[in-house]
Amino acid sequence: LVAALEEVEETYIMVKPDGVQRGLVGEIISRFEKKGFKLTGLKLFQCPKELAEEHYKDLKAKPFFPVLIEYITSGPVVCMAWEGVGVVASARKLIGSTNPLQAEPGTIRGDLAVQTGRNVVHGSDSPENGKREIALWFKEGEIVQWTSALVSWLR
Ligand code: 3AN
Repeated sequence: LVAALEEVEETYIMVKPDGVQRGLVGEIISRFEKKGFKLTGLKLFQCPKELAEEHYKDLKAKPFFPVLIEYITSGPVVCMAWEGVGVVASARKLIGSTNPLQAEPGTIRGDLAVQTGRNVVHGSDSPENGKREIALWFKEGEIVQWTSALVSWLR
C-alpha cells in the first residue's frame, strides 16, 4: 500500500562498451530484473560521438572528457530504460560508487570493475535526468509500456 502511493520513476541504464565486450550484459540486466524493476526499453547500439557529447555535456569541462567520449563510442553499448518506484536511487545503489575500487562488494561495479574509466555501467542520477536520457537514447516507439499478467508485489 505504501509503495502504491509513491511515485513510479524511470531511469536510463547503459552497459558501457567494456561491459558488452566482457560478456557482462546478461549479468547486469539480471541485477535490475531480480530486484523487481520493469524493463521498458532495450537495444544494442553503436553510439555516435555527438550523442555521447550530449549525454555527458555536464562533464565537458573535465580533463577526462575526451577520453570518456572515446571510451563510450569505442564499441556498442546496451541501452535500457527501467521503470519502478524509487528506481533512480535504487539503481544507483545497485551500480555502486563511480570509482569501482570504492564500490561496495555486492554492487555491480564493486563486483565486476576496477577502473573509474572502465566502470561497466551507467545509471541516471535524478528522475529528471532519467527522463532526459531516455528521450536522448531512445526513439519514439522503442519504449514499450506493458503490464505483467502476474500480480506484482514489487512495484
Ligand atoms: P557516475 O557514472 O557514477 O554517475 P559521473 O557522472 O561523475 O559518475 O561520471 C560519469 C562517467 O565519467 C563515469 N561513469 C566515468 O566513466 C567517467 N569518469 C568520472 N570521473 C572520472 C575520472 N576521474 N577519470 C576518468 N573517467 C571518469
